Amino acid sequence: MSDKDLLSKDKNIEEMVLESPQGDKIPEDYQLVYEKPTTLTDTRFHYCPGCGHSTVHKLLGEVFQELDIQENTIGVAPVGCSVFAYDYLDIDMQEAAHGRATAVATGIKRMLPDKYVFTYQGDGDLAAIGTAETIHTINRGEAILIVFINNAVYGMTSGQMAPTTLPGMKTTTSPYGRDISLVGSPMKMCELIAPLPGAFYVTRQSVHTAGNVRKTKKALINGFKYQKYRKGTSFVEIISNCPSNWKMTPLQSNKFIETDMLEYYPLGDVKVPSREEIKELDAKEGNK
Ligand SMILES: Cc1ncc(C[n+]2csc(CCOP(=O)(O)OP(=O)(O)O)c2C)c(N)n1
Ligand code: SF4
Ligand SMILES: [Mg+2]
Repeated sequence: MSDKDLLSKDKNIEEMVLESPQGDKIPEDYQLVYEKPTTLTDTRFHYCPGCGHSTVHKLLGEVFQELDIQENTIGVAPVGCSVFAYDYLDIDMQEAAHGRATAVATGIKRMLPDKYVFTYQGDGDLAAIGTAETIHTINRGEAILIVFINNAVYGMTSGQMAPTTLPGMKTTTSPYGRDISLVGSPMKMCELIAPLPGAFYVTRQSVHTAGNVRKTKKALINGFKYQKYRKGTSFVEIISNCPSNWKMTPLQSNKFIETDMLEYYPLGDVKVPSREEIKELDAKEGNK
């Protein structure tokens, strides 16, 4: 299909949006209850239906808008399914080589300390090829936010086993299920990095239910807000769906998160500053 055909196809799709699914014209008194955040571009996501990356991108867009930090935020995109995050998030972004996002973010934050800096990384990127960068960045307590998307596989390259793949879980490189006697146990990144002195805020959330999506948004807001204290690194792990490589429907993948993923990766805060600490820091910095 030529580019011209594709464009006219797009145009038809846009025209259809003005109609309800039944083909009715949308009435003039239609009340808008939700709008795409202005901090997302108009580029259509390439993610598979039910993919957790889409939900997290939407949340990031909402957070930039609500905190009014669009102009002051710099993101670092990974290699993985979210490699095109820079096409979707309407902020300054830098692409990093596979696994090196936190090293790149370190350089950016040190040169531009007043900017909000975050990395967005999958489990292959952060917990396999980038393990060294991840641990050293947090150990140094770089004042950045690390957003860690744990979908238990290398999504982009067709679902190979990742360090986070569950025991017994079938992937393209563990067709009989992950054998922990051969390849070790899945890495619990939050629990691994929380004891590091540079870790300021460590939490594990998910995006498989509406309630969990709201909690994830709160965690992302904390991760951005805490940067102003310069007290260490914030790490938000998000348990995320990869229906395509899990060979499930989006609904089945939500269920799999509930029954299997969360059993191994319990949700909740792993390391948080106390209320008193936050109060003191706010008073000291003159922050609200
Ligand atoms: C140096 C290097 N090694 C390997 C690859 C191949 N590669 C691309 S993406 C990827 C895994 C990505 O998995 P993950 O970080 O979990 O992201 P997901 O796609 O699951 O979101 C790999 C191994 C690469 N691009 N560069
Ligand atoms: S392969 Fe998995 S992680 Fe990648 S876009 Fe599809 S559902 Fe998302
Ligand atoms: Mg992955």
